[in-house]
Amino acid sequence: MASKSFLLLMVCSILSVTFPLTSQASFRPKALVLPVAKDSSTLQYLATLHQRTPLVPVKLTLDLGGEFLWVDCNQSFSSSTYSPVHCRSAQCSQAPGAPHKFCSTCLSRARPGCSNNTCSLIAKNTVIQFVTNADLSRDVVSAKSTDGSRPGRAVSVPGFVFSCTYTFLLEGLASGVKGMAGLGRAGTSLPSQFSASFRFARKFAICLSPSSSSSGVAFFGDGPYMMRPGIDVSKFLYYTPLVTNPVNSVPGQVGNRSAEYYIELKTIAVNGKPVPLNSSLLVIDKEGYGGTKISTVDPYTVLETSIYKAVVGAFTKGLSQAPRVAPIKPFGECFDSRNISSTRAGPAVPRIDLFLPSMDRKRVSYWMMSGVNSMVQVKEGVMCLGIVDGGLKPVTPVVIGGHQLENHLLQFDLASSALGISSSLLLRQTTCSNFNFNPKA
Ligand SMILES: *[C@@H]1O[C@H](CO)[C@@H](O)[C@H](O)[C@H]1NC(C)=O
Ligand SMILES: *[C@@H]1O[C@H](CO)[C@@H](O)[C@H](O)[C@H]1NC(C)=O
Ligand SMILES: *[C@@H]1O[C@H](CO)[C@@H](O)[C@H](O)[C@H]1NC(C)=O
Ligand SMILES: *[C@@H]1O[C@H](CO)[C@@H](O)[C@H](O)[C@H]1NC(C)=O
Ligand SMILES: CC(=O)N[C@H]1CO[C@H](CO)[C@@H](O)[C@@H]1O
Repeated sequence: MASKSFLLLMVCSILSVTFPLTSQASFRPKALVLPVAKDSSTLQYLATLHQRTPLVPVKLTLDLGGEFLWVDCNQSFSSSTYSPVHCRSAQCSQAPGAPHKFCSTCLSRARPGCSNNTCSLIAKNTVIQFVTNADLSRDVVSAKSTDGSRPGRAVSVPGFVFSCTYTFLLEGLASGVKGMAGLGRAGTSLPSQFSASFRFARKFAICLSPSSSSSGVAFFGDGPYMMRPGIDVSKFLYYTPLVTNPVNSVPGQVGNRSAEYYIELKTIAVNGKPVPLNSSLLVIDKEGYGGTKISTVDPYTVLETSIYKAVVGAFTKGLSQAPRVAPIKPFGECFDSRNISSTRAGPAVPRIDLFLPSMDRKRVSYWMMSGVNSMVQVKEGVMCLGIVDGGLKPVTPVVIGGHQLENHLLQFDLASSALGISSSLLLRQTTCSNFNFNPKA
């Protein structure tokens, strides 16, 4: 007995003497951080991951509800660590998109995105609503760790699962973009793979900046999330349940739950007064119609026609001091902005509140949209309500888009199925572009 444990002790001490570098190499980050830039021409939110061997920067459009990372492998993909995922592997069977998965063959020379017996699934460009097949693949991905206040050392995930597809799927994406980074509720999404690799909290947060010249930020892992001047914005979060849509909106995947993030919007109020709405539109039915989701690929909030009319009607009534002017697409209601004064939280206009249940469902909390999130300065002298009419029978009647998310911190807690929302950081003396991206000296 005694000699055995002595032996064990010896082995342990030999190991610790012999491999002093392993502790260095196995540094485990508590969180990762990525800058998120807004592209001024497409209004997409972009992040750059480093991938492949040797590592190259890969610019990607963020897709909050996307199931995985997909990239164009047809043009200049070269990597010594690339490997296709075999179609009869556990990874293939766990990957999303079951009815459209098949085993792909490659009739030309083998290269990334073209190999035999490879797990093929459907990749979706959610900006132009276009799908095509893609080969499930693995390669190393690298990102910066963080203690919540600064970027730290880079860490890498070998064998990060992504899918390899064709150049034409990049249509409609911002210039220089090579794919889309899916942050959705799927085991293959970026947040899921990062938290599984580094065993940190299954949480991530986005803080989008309206400006194309100063980046916002995405955090993978839990807070603190520090913004200059030394404010932990994770303290401002209040939580509402995330709900699941049983039906994926990728064509043909009926029966599998959606990876998108839905919340239980109860009421919309304008200037504190609830707007009459057809409440059955706010509930997700068996076919996946109805409800409220959050989207980073829709630049503005999109409302089903009857909801749109009710909200716009109440808003316009509340803004009677500003003459209405001819609408400018994609908006339906625009105003002479010379008659609208400004406040710390943007133009002084009626506030729009979204009422949401709190996590214990006993209380209702609200998500306040002040002028800076509701109004868009379209040109000199003209400001429009930044909400778009989504037509009569959209799949999802309320889609909260990018403009309405800007300068709010949103934290997605996948383990508790909760969404944390902060009030506008402008009311907290900071902004989403105040993360200090200068590495520690
Ligand atoms: C894939 O298999 C086909 C037929 O079995 C063969 O002709 C082709 O050369 C193979 N492709 C690669 C890249 O190995
Ligand atoms: C692959 O790339 C080549 C040029 O590099 C292009 O001509 C071709 O159309 C691309 N194919 C697809 C399917 O995107
Ligand atoms: C409310 O919406 C549901 C679902 O679209 C529809 O079937 C119903 O007719 C609507 N009710 C009213 C009063 O418009
Ligand atoms: C808009 O502002 C102008 C100039 O300040 C003023 O003359 C006009 O009455 C205002 N319009 C409304 C509808 O209040
Ligand atoms: C109807 C449908 O698409 N069902 C699929 C949902 O996903 C599981 C697991 O990937 C598949 O086994 C089902 O076939």
